[in-house]
Amino acid sequence: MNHPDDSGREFLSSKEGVRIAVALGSNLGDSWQILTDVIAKLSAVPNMQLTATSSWYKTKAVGPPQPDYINGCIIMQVNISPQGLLETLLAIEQQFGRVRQERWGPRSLDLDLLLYDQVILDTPNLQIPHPRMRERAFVLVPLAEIAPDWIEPVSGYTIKQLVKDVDCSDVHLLKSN
Ligand code: PH2
Ligand code: MG
Ligand code: MG
Repeated sequence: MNHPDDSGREFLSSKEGVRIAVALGSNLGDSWQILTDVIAKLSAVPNMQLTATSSWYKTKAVGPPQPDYINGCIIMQVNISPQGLLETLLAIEQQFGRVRQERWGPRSLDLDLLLYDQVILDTPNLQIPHPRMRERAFVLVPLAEIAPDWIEPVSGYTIKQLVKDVDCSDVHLLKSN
């Protein structure tokens, strides 16, 4: 695959790869099964190595009325560019039956690339860090468990600092990890 505007390219030569954070969410279908299977699927992708999985949380939906979500986050070490990762994540969403309908509507699987080391990227189809992660308790609570000291490069704040500033009352621990 060719990724013409690949920033993050400079990291790809390093042997150990780049640390990335991904948010997972589901509120349609057998969410439990989907999220378990997707972790296995992601671990099996070449050049991607799972290094941490958060607990799972039941969270109230942000956006139009819809069922509660199960949310969690993972950390991976990868040797894939940001654009390459986006394509990989979208392909996996489709394999798990994701149909794109209304914005912020219910979905069988949502995989959002949150952080790519300290890279800041602003392209039409991909923004890193994820532009809404700073205000989303359903992202920050699980991420703070596995990456409390990671600095979100736009704000300059760590994840554990960011999580202090959001209302976490709609995020409930479902299954510890
Ligand atoms: N994802 C959305 C919109 N709203 N709400 C919760 N609780 N969890 C999500 O993952 C979520 C959401 C769009 O991606
Ligand atoms: Mg999302
Ligand atoms: Mg998404």
